[in-house]
Amino acid sequence: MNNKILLGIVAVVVLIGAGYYMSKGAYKPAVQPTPSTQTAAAPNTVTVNNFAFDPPALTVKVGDTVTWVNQDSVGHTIKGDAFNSPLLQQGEKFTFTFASKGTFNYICSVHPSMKGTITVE
Ligand SMILES: [Cu+2]
Repeated sequence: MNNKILLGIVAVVVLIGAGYYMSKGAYKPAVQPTPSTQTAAAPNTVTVNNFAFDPPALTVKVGDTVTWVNQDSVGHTIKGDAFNSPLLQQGEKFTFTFASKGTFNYICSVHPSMKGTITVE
């Protein structure tokens, strides 16, 4: 075999190999991960909906603030030994900061069958 033909074959093989290598992603421009602006559901939030607290039991840390949001079409309250909200209409919020450990049960004073618990640890 002629040397020039052999060189040509080697060159073609190298080019194909390089193309394959690049197509496999070895040659990749650095991609910066896009910082996510999306936040998870707000922590320490209890949704009031359909005559229920969701979640019915929530565990937080001392010093945390819990936010209740009434998404129900009727008014509800958040009533515990340590806190008592006004009647919350749809879309209204109530917050309470738990400064000590313990288990805090609460109800809706309008509908006492609605029960929830905040555990502070
Ligand atoms: Cu209620």
